[in-house]
Amino acid sequence: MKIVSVEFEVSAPELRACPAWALPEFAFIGRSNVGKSSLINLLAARRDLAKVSDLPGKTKLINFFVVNGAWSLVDLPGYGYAEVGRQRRMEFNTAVADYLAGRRNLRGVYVLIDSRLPPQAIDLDFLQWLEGTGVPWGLIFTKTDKQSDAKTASAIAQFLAALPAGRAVPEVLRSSSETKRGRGEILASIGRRLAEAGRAAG
Ligand SMILES: Nc1nc2c(ncn2[C@@H]2O[C@H](COP(=O)(O)OP(=O)(O)OP(=O)(O)O)[C@@H](O)[C@H]2O)c(=O)[nH]1
Ligand SMILES: [Mg+2]
Repeated sequence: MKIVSVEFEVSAPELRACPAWALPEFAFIGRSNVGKSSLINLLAARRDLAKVSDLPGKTKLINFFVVNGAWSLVDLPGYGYAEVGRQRRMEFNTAVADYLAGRRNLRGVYVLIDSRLPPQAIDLDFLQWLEGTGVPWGLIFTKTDKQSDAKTASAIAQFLAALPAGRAVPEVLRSSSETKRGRGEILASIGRRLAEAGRAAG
């Protein structure tokens, strides 16, 4: 799919404040610091469209970017990190949960997983919750530039083996905002989901 234009539209603190338009939407979620905002910039081929930081918890709002005037990319706050005074604790943002469970024009959610880590309970728990929403989802293993392809392949196999038995194998993609790996595949995946949604509507 060719990207002709990407425009930042709005940031919303919660579902109620999200724009009313009916463009098909694709959202990116995952642990804080996994690389969601970097991936949006990779897809958009724009360096500073979404705000990136070394420190977890950078993205705090639901950010909408309209692509080709036809569909939206949504950058979400991460889960698994919250600053509470000087303590850190696990947290899942209720605004994000409301958005994922209640946004009617959401056509797909890409769940980002750090390719360098063994399966994390918080990601597996999140996926279990996401299944309950009925929104179609896929996995993107990020930061593949940081290790060999063999290590990434083994991390992916371990993660898939940790998913509940009997489920269909989800779509699996790989990305690196450093090498630009995955851009074409992820845009093609979005293109397929848009075509499916178009067929279902027509
Ligand atoms: N080497 C490498 N670094 C990456 C990659 N993607 C992201 N990073 C780095 O990881 C850090 C976090 O990236 P972000 O894109 O801000 O992560 P995020 O998931 O949006 O984080 P929050 O908004 O805090 O939830 C930054 O320092 C990025 O430069 C990648 O593919 N390769
Ligand atoms: Mg972010």
